[in-house]
Amino acid sequence: NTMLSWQRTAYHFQPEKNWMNDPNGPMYYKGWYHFFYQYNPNGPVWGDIVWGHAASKDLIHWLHLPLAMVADQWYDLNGVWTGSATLLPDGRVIMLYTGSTNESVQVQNLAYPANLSDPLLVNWEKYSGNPVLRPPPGVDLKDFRDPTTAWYTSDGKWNIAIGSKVNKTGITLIYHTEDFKSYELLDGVLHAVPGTGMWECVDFYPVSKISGKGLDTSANGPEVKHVLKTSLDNDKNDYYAIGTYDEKAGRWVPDNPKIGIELRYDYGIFYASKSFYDLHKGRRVLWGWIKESDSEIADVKKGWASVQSIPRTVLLDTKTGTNLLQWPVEEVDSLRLTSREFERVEVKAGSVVPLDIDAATQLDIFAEFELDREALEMTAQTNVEFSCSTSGGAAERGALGPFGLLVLADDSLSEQTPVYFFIVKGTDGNLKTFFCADQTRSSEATDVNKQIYGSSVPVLKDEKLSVRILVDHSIVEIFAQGGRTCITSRVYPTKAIYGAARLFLFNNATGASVTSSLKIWQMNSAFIRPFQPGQDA
Ligand code: DQQ
Repeated sequence: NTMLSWQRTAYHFQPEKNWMNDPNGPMYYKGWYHFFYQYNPNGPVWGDIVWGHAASKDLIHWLHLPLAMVADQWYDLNGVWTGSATLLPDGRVIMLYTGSTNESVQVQNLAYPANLSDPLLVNWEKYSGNPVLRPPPGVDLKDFRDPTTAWYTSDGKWNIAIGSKVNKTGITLIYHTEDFKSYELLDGVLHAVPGTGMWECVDFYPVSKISGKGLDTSANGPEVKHVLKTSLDNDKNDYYAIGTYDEKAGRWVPDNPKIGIELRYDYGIFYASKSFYDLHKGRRVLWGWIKESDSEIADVKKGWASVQSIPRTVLLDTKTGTNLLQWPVEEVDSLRLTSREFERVEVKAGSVVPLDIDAATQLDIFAEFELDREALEMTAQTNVEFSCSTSGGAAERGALGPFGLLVLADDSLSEQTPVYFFIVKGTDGNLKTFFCADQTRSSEATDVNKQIYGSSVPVLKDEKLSVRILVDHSIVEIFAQGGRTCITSRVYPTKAIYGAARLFLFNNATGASVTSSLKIWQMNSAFIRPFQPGQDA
C-alpha cells in the first residue's frame, strides 16, 4: 500500500513485510553479525511465530536470509518463541529457545547450526532430544519462557536464566548445565519482585565499573556489576537494575533495594530487548523491539508491523554509578551525509526558530542547550510535582521549560513531535531535569497513541544539557545526556512527511531564554535486502 509507505523506515531493521516482534539470538560469528527475530510469515499481526534471520557486516546494512527455524515439531508447533545464543569456547554455537507445544505448554529447546563452516549459518538443526526443559513444579505451564545466553560458572559448567512467575511475583529461575541437554534447577531464584507478574525476556549481564569496554557474558569479579533486565508482560516495558551477583549463592542483589527494578531502558516504546557481547569490537550491544502504536487495522493496511531499534552499546555510567548509558553503535555514523552546524542560536522565551536544513525525515541530530544563567538563578521554586506523562506536554509553560526541538513537524506546526528538557527547582534551590517526548500533536490521524513519554535525567555539575536524536520517517530515537535517559517514539505524521517535514527549535519557558548549538546530518538509507544465493556477500 503506497498510501502508507512513507512510514517505512530507511535505516532501522525491518523485514520486507508482515509482523515482527522480539529480537532473538544476536551474535557475532565468523565476520558476520546475526540477527534473528520473532516473525509471522503469514501476515502483519502476531501469530504463527517462526524465526526470521538476517546477517550484516556492520549492524546497519542487512541481508535477509531464509527462515532459521519454523514450527515443525510437536514441541514448537504453536510457535518458535524467543531465545538466545551462546558461543562456546570450542567454537560451537548453542541456541536455546522457547517452544509453545502442540498443547501450548512452554518448553525450552536446543538448536544448533547445521554447518559451522557456513559463516551465514543458513541452516539450523533442532536437537533430537527436545524439549530439554519443561516447566518445573509450582510454575504454570504457560509461564516459563525466554532462556538467556549462558554464562560460565566457577565449577566449569554453565548457567542460564529463565523468566517466570509464581502468583503475582515475577521471578528468574537459574538452570545449571554442562552439555545444554540436561539441566539442574538451582535452589531459590536469582531474584524475585512481588506484584510485577510474568517476567518475559530476562537478560542478565556484567558491566565494568571502571572501563568503557563491554564485557563477555561470563565475566565476573570485583570490578564488575551485573544488570538484571526484565520485560514486564503487565505493562510491556523493559526494566533494569544494577546490582551484585554472587554466583556461589545463586543470588543477585540490586544496589538500591528501595527502587528495586524500576529504571527503564527507554521511556517510549522498547520491549523484549536482548543484549549480546560483540567479541569483534569488545562491546555489549542491545536490541529492542519497537512495536506499532497505531491500530491493527492500519497495520493490516500497510502490510507490516514493527521495527527494531538501532543497536545500542550499553555501558555502566561510571560518572553517576546509578544508571546505564545507551548509545547508537558507531557504525550508524557511516550513514551520515551532509551536515549543517548552528552555533549558539538564541531561542527566546515563548518562541519557535526554524532550522534551515534540506530534508527532515532521515536525520542524526546532536544538540546542546544552555538556559540563561541569570534567569535560572533568579527563578524561585517551581512546580516540583512535574512528571512528563501527566503534564500538559510541550504546550504547557513553566518557568524553566519546556525547551528543545520539534521534529517531524510541518510548516504550520499542525503536526509536530516535541522532544524537550524541563527543569524544576525545589524549595532547597536544587534543580531536577526531565526529558520528555510529546506525541499529542504528532499526527492528525486519530487511531494512534498520543501519550507523553519521559522521565528525569541525571545532569551533573557543569554539564551542558545535550541530546542525540535519530529521525527515520516514523520513528524518533532519543538519547538524552549521553544516553542516561532514552525515549523511542513511534509516530505517524500525515503531513510532515518527505519534503514537507521540517525541524524547529522551541522554547516554551516563561522566564528564561535558551541558547542552542547543533550539528545535524542528513542520513543515508541502509541496504536491507534479500540475500541472493550465489551473491558474493
Ligand atoms: N514474545 C515471545 C515470547 C516472549 C514474548 C512470543 C515477549 O517468547 O515472552 O512471540 O514479547
